[in-house]
Amino acid sequence: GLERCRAIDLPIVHDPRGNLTFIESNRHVPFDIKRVYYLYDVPGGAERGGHAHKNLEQLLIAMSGSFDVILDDGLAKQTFSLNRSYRGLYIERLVWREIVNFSSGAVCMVLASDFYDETDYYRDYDEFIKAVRGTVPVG
Ligand code: T46
Repeated sequence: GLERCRAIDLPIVHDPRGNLTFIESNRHVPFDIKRVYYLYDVPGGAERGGHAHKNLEQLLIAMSGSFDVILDDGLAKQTFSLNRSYRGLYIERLVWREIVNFSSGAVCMVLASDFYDETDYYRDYDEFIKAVRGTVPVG
């Protein structure tokens, strides 16, 4: 659920030559990293996400620019604003996510616990709610 989703501050090696951040599987993220992908060249006003995962866990990082992530576990919603390259948002399984308000030049890097698998997605909100609540939403 939502209570396990959180911002994770990653290590920063400060240096007059520029800062360095690193991420190690099962140390800074609570899973084995099996895939990395990123969203970039997002046009103004575009929204991404609009789905939940049956098993996948992910860490989202704003490598550049900013965006907002709206999380929904079927019981509550919470919005996180990401705008630092040393801070990740950990998203647990069975959490609906929408990514909105991309700034120009924003890059969203995602570390994922598994390979891409379309059968791991809930892309229909009612189907997701039915899975987490055992009932369909009213109205
Ligand atoms: C998520 C948010 C943050 C692949 O072929 N391989 C991949 O690893 C991914 C992520 C996607 N795709 C294909 C599947 C679709 O045909 O790329 C197309 C666009 O994927 P989607 O509409 O799922 O993109 P987003 O940005 O809405 O969602 C993605 C991830 O799918 C999702 O897990 O949490 O980014």
